Amino acid sequence: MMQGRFSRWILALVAAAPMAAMAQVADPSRWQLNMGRGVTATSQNAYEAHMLALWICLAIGLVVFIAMGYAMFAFRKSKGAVAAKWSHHTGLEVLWTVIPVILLVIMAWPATSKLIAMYDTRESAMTVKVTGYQWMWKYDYLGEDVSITSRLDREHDRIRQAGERPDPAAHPYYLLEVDNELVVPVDTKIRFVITADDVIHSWWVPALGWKQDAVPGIVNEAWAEIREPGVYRGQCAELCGKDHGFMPIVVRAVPKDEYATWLASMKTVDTGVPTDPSLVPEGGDGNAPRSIDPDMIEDIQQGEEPTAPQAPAAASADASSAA
Ligand SMILES: [Cu+2]
Repeated sequence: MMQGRFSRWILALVAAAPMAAMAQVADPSRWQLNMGRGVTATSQNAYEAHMLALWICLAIGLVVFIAMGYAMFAFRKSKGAVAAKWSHHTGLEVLWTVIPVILLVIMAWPATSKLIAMYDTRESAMTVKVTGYQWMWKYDYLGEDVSITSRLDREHDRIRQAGERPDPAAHPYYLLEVDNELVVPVDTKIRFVITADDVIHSWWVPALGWKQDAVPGIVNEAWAEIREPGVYRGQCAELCGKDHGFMPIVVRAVPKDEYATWLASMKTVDTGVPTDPSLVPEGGDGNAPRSIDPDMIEDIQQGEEPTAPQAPAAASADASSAA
């Protein structure tokens, strides 16, 4: 019996090994209790502010509970304790007002400077405009004449709509994979301008350390300078309709030269199909429409397969995977 359980454990470990190998930096780990550090200065700042507040709370909790425990045990009724009769103690009142104020200042001072840094989008090297749609994202690389739309991976969409059970080995990032990833360079200050076309969405990639609402008619700003190459995943974080849970975000941060090659490949032809297929980042089919056609948005909103006139290959590939 013990042996059977032991071999089951070994089997589970062996089966989990390829999954662990596939895990990306900044992915949450099993039983992770604390927040992640992320891969930007903003996320590191958030982590530090969080840890400071956490340790202060822990210290307060310890002091309060130890004092309570001691009072309840040492001055219990069975030992003949009688409650003291006093209602006012100026010294104590000053103390329990001054100490929290000092603690709040200790926390607010660094938090404020971090918040100011978080909203300082000056001196950014490039700008990406993010537009939320029901239910996908559009990314415009401003000044580069490159636009991509990013939708839930077609196979994942088919599995969920068919009500099938996804195979975790084949789809380790089930519902967190897109057709066209947002490719960005590392070690580059990227300014994001974020808006929406229909309802309020929210663009959220936890590893970047921020979440920004995408509101129709309003342009919000944020920035990120990603330190490590990798794939960072997120989701829409504002309830935006029936498919709110199915508009994931995938950011692929690559070295600067790789990004330059990718950007050049995206500019080459009007159809949006790169000339060299090997340049297409993994996961993307390279057939992103160059611009959003209003009819296409309407098709997607009505649950139909979009007809993208500028990207015929993408439309036919979609049709075959959805069939
Ligand atoms: Cu949304």
